[in-house]
Amino acid sequence: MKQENGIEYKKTICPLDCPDSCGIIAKVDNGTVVSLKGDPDHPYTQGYICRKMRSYIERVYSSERVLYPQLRVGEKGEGKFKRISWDEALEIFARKVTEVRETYGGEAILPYQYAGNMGAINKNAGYALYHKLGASRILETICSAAAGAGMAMHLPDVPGSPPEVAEDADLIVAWGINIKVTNIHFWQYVAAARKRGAKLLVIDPYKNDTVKSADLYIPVQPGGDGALALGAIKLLLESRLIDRQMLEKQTTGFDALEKYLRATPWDEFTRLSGVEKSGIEQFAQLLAGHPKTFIRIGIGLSRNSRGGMSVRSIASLGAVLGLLDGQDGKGMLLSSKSFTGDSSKLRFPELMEKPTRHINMAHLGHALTSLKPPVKMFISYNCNPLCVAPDASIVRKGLERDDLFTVVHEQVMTPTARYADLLLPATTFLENRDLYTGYGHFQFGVVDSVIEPLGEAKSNFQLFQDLAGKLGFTDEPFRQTVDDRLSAYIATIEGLPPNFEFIPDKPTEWITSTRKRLSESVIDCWQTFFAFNVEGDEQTPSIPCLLEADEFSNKDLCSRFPLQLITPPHIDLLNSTFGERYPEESGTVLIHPNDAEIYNITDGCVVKIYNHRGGVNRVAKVTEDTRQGLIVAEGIFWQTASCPAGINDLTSQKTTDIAAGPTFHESLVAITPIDGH
Ligand SMILES: Nc1nc2c(c(=O)[nH]1)N[C@H]1C(S)=C(S)[C@@H](COP(=O)(O)OP(=O)(O)OC[C@H]3O[C@@H](n4cnc5c(=O)[nH]c(N)nc54)[C@H](O)[C@@H]3O)O[C@H]1N2
Ligand SMILES: Nc1nc2c(c(=O)[nH]1)N[C@H]1C(S)=C(S)[C@@H](COP(=O)(O)OP(=O)(O)OC[C@H]3O[C@@H](n4cnc5c(=O)[nH]c(N)nc54)[C@H](O)[C@@H]3O)O[C@H]1N2
Ligand code: SF4
Ligand SMILES: [Mo]
Repeated sequence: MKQENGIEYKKTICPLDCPDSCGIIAKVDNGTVVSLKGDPDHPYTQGYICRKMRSYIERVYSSERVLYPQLRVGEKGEGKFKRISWDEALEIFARKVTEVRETYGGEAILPYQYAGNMGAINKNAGYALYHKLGASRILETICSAAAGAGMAMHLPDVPGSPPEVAEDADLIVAWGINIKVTNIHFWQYVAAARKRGAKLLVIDPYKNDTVKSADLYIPVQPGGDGALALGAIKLLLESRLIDRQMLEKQTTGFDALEKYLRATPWDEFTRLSGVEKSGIEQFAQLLAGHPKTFIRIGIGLSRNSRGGMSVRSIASLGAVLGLLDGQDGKGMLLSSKSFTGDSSKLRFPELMEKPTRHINMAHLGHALTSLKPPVKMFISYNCNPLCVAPDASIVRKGLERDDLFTVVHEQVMTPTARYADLLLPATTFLENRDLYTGYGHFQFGVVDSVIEPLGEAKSNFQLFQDLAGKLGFTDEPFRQTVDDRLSAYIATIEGLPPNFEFIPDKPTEWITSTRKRLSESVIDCWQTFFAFNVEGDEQTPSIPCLLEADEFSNKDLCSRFPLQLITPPHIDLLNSTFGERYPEESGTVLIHPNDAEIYNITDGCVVKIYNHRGGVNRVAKVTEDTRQGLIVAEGIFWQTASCPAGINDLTSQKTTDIAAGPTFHESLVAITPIDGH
C-alpha cells in the first residue's frame, strides 16, 4: 500500500487467539519488517496494540525460528535435528502417512491443531487432507467449548452485544475476564463509561490487574459463579425486583427456574459461591439499581467442572435483568459471533469416506498412551500441545513412544517441536495471506502477506497442498489457491454488508458486521426468546441449577493436596506463544501470606507445586492478591532443561459438565519450598 522513500506501510491483522484481533500497520524496509503499530483506521483497535505484538518482529527474525525442514537425529525431546530438503521432507511425510494408513488404517493418524494462527485459511488448512486420509478427528474443546455450549443452550445463534454498547452503561461487570490483560481494547469503553460516572465490577477468584483498576470486586470461589448468579436471581425474586412484563415478552420457561430457586435454601448458594448472603444481596441490589448494565463474560470461568452451568446461570441473570433487547448501554458479550460462514468451505468434510473416530483435545494424554486401536502418527500444526494440553506428563509419555511418528509444523523450537521426528518450518502471519474476524468485536479483514517467507518456511495452507500433491490427490480442494478458497468461503459469510465485494489479490478495508444485536435488529431479525427451561438429559439439567465441584470437593484429594490451583493467562504470553522469550523461566505462583506461613514459604523462593499427576517449580510471590487456600499460576511458560515439567503437568484430563472442555482451573495441589530460603 502506502510507499515513502522505499519504505512501505502495509495493513495486516494480528493472528493470535485474542478477542481483539487488532488491525496492524507493518513498516517494511526493503523486504524487512522494521515495526508493527496499531492501525488508527481500525474502528476497534484505534491505533494501538499490545506490547507482545509491538515486539513480534523479534520473533520473526529470532534465532529460535525454525527455517528449514529437519529430521530428528537425537533422542525424542532432545531437540537434535539435521537439515533436509523440502523434497525429502515431503517424501518422508507422504511415505509415513501411506505406511500407517495401509498397516493400521487412517484413524491411526491423529491430527492436532488449534489457534497459533486464527486466519480462516491457515487455521483450517489441514482438514481437507485429514478428511481424505480418514484420520481421527479432534474435538476442538480446548478453549471455549463449555462456555459456547452453555450460552447456546439458552440463546442460540445470536451474536453478542457489540462492545461499544458498554460505553453507555452505568455498570460494567467483568465476569471472569482480565480485561487489562486479555481484552485490552475493551478498556476504552470502560474508561469512557467511567468518565460519565459508571462503575466497573470485577468477579474473579483473585485480584488480577483488572480488579486493581476496578471500583468493586467480588471474590468468587473458582467455579462458584453459577451459585452467585442464581443467588442474585433468587434475591431479585424475593425482593420483587423482577420486571415480569419484560420477562413475559423476552423469555420463556422462567416458572421452572423460579420454583427451583425458591425451594433451594440460601446456605447452598453461599457455600457453593463462596460469597456471603450479604454479598449476594449487595450484588443483586447493585444490578437492580443499574438498568444499564453490560456484562462482559470471560471464558476462563468455564474451565472447571461446573463451567457450562456457570455460563448458563450468568446468561440467565442477564435475561432476568433484561439485558438482551439491544437497548443503549445494556448488553451481554461472551463471544461476538459477528460473522458466520460455512466451515465446510474450509474443511471439506465431504472428502471423508465414512465418519471417523473423534478424540477430545483435552484427552490427548490418553489418546497417545492408552487409546485402542492406538495412534501411530501424530501431526501438530498451529499448536504447542506439550505445553497447552492438560495432564502434560502423560502427553510427554505419549510423545516419547518409539512407535509413534510425530510431525510438527512450527515457527520456533517449542517443547513440542523438540519431540518431532519430522520438523517442518512454518511462516508467520506476516508471510501469509488470510482472512481474520475477531471474537471480541465486529470487524473483518482480508490481508496480504507483508514479506516473503523466511528461509524455507511454508504456510499451513501450502504445506498441506504440497503434501496432497505428493500423495497424488487431485480433488478440487487440493487444487485451490488461497483466493479460490477465500472466494468460496466469503460467499457463505453472513454479516458482510450487501455492497461488499471480494476482489482476489487485494486486501479489504476494515468491514463492520451487519450481524449486530442492537435494538432494531433484535426486533427485526432475531426476535429471540431466551429460554430458561430447555431440553435436558441425565447429565444436563433442563434449567440452570446448583452443582457441586468435582476435584475441588473430592475429600480424599483435598486431604492430600489442600490447595486449589488456577492457571490464568499471563500479560506477556499468549497461551504458550512467546515462551521462547523466557528461556529457563517457569513463572511465578501467587500465594496468600497465611498459606506462606503454613508451608514455610518466603517471597521469591522457588517452590515445588505438586499433586498425583506431577510437579512443577515456580517462584513464590507472597501476596494478598489471592486468598487463603487458592494459589494462582499465571502463564503457560515453556518447560525448561532444569524443569522438564510445565504448569499443565498439574492439570487433569477431566472435562467440564457440558461439551467436554478442559478443567484448567480446577486442580488440587500441595506446595513446598525447594531452595532452602
Ligand atoms: N496476554 C494474554 N492474552 C490472552 C491470552 C493469554 O494467554 N495472554 N489468551 C488468549 C486466549 S486463548 C483466550 S481464550 C482468552 C482468554 O480469555 P478468557 O478466558 O475469556 O479470560 P481471561 O482474561 O483469561 O480470564 C481469566 C480470568 O478468569 C478467572 N477465573 C478463573 N476461574 C474462574 C472462575 O471459576 N470464576 C471466575 N469468575 N473467574 C475465574 C481468572 O482468575 C482470570 O482472571 O484470552 C486471550 N488473550
Ligand atoms: N493451564 C492452562 N492451559 C491452557 C490454558 C489455560 O488458561 N491454562 N488455555 C487454553 C486455551 S484458552 C487455549 S486457546 C489453548 C491454546 O493452545 P495453542 O493453540 O497451542 O496456543 P499457543 O500456545 O499459542 O501455541 C500456538 C503455536 O502455534 C504456532 N504457530 C503460530 N502460527 C502458526 C502457523 O501459521 N503455522 C504453524 N504451523 N504454527 C503456528 C506458534 O508458534 C505456537 O507455538 O491453550 C489452553 N491451555
Ligand atoms: S494479542 Fe490481542 S491485543 Fe495484542 S495485538 Fe494481538 S489482537 Fe491485539
Ligand atoms: Mo483460548
